[in-house]
Amino acid sequence: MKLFVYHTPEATPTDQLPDCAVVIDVLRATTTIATALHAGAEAVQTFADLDELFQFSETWQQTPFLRAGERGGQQVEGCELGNSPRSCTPEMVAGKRLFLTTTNGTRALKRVEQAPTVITAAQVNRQSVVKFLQTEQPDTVWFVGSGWQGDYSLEDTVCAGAIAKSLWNGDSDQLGNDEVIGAISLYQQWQQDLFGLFKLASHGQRLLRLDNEIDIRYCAQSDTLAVLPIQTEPGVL
Ligand code: 3SL
Repeated sequence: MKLFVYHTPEATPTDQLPDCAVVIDVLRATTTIATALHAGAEAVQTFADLDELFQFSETWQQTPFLRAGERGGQQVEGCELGNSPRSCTPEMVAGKRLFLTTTNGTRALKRVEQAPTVITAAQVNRQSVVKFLQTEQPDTVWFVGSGWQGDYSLEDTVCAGAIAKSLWNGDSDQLGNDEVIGAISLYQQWQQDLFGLFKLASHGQRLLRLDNEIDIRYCAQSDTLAVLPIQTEPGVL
């Protein structure tokens, strides 16, 4: 299994695809996706574009649904939910399809949605992702961080490192790029205090300014949800 880490959608190659793409937006889209599916949501359907989400939801009749929209860390007007994983309780989401658009996470998914296998990862479901990759043994795995509007983000890279560390056998042949070692090293440095790291991160700072330390704490938990969000059709997990 050859591992590659790409810090942002923009840094992700467009002329090829891996056997398995692992999309990561720890703060907070992929944590929300894991939480919603664990709470019994029928599916999470993602949209890079807000208008597309509204248009699509107006035609949807198959299952009850909720619109979850975030821009700049805040809930979009006209949506029932924002992007807080803590809103995704069983009472709120069970049996419903979540139509989700976020600033960066859903854009990252779009970038690799044509890969044969696409899954999403966050700290909360890290172990489920590790187990899946250990079982499936895809030849090439790309960890695609969502970053923030083209910039690197600590929380996505540290999560990529947390997963890659469990998969790397110490052999240089497994390292697709230098970013893998960087991500593993970041994780080794901060694994005892991910909450502290997330509060230092620029998006953590943004969420703190929005008075949302509680979501950062939630997203910094490791292995609390046994759930594997896997794409069943482009954009749908
Ligand atoms: O950028 C994103 O996709 C979001 O996860 C950002 S936020 O945490 O909802 O602010």
